[in-house]
Amino acid sequence: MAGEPEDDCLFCKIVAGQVPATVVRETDTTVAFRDINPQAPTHVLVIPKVHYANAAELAAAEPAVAAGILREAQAVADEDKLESYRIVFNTGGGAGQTVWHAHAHVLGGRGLQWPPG
Ligand code: IU
Repeated sequence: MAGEPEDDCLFCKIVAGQVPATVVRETDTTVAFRDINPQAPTHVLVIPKVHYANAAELAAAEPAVAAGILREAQAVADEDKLESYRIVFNTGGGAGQTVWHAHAHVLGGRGLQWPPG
């Protein structure tokens, strides 16, 4: 059920401490950890502790938590001293989403091209 932990969800397991991750920040509602396959010098995932399949579903159900993800992205950028950075919410397989628990990619520390691939 949306909002409840899912047994086979990797990110729910990271939230629960059942799968290791390099956690850089945690709030009451979010966890931020370094991506295991970084695409930039800073590549941090900011996730809600509650389970929703994507960012839009999270924002519809729990807008304050969705806003908290954006605040935490800025906090990650501040901690890593990024002058500029990119927030990405891949939504749907065609856009590259592979983990079905809402997450923001925070990317920075190198020049980023536009448009993205
Ligand atoms: P995506 O937008 O759903 O493709 O992002 C999922 C990310 O989760 C991707 O960048 C993976 O490298 C990352 N990840 C991780 O950090 N730790 C893991 O154990 C697994 C995936 I599986």
